[in-house]
Amino acid sequence: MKYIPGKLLSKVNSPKDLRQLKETDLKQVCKELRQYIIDIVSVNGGHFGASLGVVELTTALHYVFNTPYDQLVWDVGHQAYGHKIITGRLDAFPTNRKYKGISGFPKRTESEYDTFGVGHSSTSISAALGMAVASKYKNEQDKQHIAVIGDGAMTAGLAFEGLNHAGVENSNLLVILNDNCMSIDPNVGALKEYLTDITTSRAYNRVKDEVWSLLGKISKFGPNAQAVVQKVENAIKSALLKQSNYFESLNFRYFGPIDGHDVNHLVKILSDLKDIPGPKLLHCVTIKGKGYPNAEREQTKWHAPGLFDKDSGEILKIIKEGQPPKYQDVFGKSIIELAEKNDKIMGITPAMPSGSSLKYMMEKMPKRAFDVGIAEQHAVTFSAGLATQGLIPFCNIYSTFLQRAYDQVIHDVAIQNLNVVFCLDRGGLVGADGATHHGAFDLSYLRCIPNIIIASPLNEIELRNLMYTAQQKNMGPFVIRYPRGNGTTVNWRQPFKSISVGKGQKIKDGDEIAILSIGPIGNEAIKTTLELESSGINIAHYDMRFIKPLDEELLHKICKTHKKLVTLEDGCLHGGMGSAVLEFMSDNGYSLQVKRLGIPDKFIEHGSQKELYKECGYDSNAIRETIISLVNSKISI
Ligand SMILES: Cc1ncc(C[n+]2csc(CCOP(=O)(O)OP(=O)(O)O)c2C)c(N)n1
Repeated sequence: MKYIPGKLLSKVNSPKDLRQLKETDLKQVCKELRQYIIDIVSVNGGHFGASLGVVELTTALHYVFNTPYDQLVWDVGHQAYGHKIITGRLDAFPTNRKYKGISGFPKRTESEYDTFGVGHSSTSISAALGMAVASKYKNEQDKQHIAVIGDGAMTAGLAFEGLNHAGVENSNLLVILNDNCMSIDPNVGALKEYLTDITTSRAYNRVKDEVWSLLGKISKFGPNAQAVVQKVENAIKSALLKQSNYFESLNFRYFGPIDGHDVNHLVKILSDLKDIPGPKLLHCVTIKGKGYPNAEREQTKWHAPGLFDKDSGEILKIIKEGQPPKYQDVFGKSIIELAEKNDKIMGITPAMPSGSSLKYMMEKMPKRAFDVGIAEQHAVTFSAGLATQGLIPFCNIYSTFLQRAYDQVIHDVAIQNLNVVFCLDRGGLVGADGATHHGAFDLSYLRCIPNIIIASPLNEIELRNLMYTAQQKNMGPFVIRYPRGNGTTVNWRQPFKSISVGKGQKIKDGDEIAILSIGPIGNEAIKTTLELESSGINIAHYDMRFIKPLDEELLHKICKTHKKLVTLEDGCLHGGMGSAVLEFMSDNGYSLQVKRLGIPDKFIEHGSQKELYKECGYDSNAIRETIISLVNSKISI
């Protein structure tokens, strides 16, 4: 079905068109923009509540600032659908997140309005500051730089690092804090409480508006007058907020809180702020999911609800009877079972209680499970601290976000050989979130670290057994990596069994060719080898289970009895399991013919997982073709 945007919105092919409209038209533009997002996301999927929450902000920003000359930087970028629509991608928006369509996040190669590529959080302040300092250096004094960052993203260390630097740079930077009290789940931490204090301080908010209008008048009389007013204003803020303002103590001028849904007021405030030099922060209070009642009410569910009926508000989840569970749920339920038996087990997530399913443990054992905010580095070092005291932290992090905490894994965990269990969710290609979110690199970047055990289960039962194994005795750092989505086993809740560390398993005997797989992608190999067997091609299949330590005994056996090998992994080829096998062969003087299947050396964009496996050459078709061509090839060694 084709969705027709509203009358005003359909005329907006760029922010220039928007700026031609009267200020009084902006409310209607917002209404149409919101409706268009609802129309398309309901049939396409994608992030929802966050974009609805910034419709007014997006419109006001492009109306007031001279984008793309002025640089507008979105944090995370999951809220930038309105921005995409206004900046020339109205017609392309129905292809959002689809294979070969536009990306669900801002992307520099997609539009000159996308000033900085995103997907991971908390980069906006540093990036916008870099742009601001560059403009100062190039003498582009009139250029504005705006970072829009959520209260969730503000909890990360990186955001603080950006503020800390910006406070001494005196460059032209406006940080807009989009405060909706939500991350994906409710936001957490002391900063969140501080922001709530400001927002709810009646006395402060009453005086603030008067000071603001005074400032507006006096700023026209030059810098001295402005400095006097600023001092008065600071004193009022300090007195009324009972403490010095956090942002002002970092040399930012703090403005707000203001209603982030009043587009005309936003236009006025942003226009005023344009004339105030130096680093400033505007605190906007918004409602995640604004304008779609269900999304306002159940904000976590509607962060990225999948497809839904926009009229009834029903989320169209196709749950088939007897469907195998999601890996994340197997983790979330199994950790409770284990923790009930072992009081040393703790659960940690950096801002993904729902996404990781640690929320079940947080509900049941609130003293033993922590959401630490969008703070992967802290999550890892906090886990390391727990481990020094003899506890066994299960630190659950999406594979792609662990990239943030690489040094913490090495310096804080591995060197000290601490017993931290890393449950890496979303390992491998994740689909529509695209290049920023694929868990492509973990096996490679972890494999080179001494002391670490790295495993990936073939199915849900193996995931449980690996979790059980990891908490048994002092194992040191133990990584269990599993993918997004559902597994393959309906009766997954089997009694726990210990798995021998560094031992693979034979799935199937066969001659001449062996396929070695790691992780659930091995199920594709199981299907393919069975199919080929019925056509008379007999292939051995081994599930390596551990990429570190490698099962060398098994590899010796395989290399002695086969001439050709296929390795299969849902991870990047460079440095992955196939590379580990080649290293083993080289170290031990084996010279089999090897074909490696996995993610090639490029960034893979968005699409369905199926489409992307095909593109990368390891869907079941590609596995079959690889095997057949290897069977038919002459050995040229
Ligand atoms: C480094 C990193 N960790 C986790 C995430 C997953 N994530 C995406 S959006 C989001 C919540 C962001 O909250 P906030 O900045 O307040 O924006 P809102 O969705 O509330 O508008 C999280 C945790 C991420 N994108 N990047």
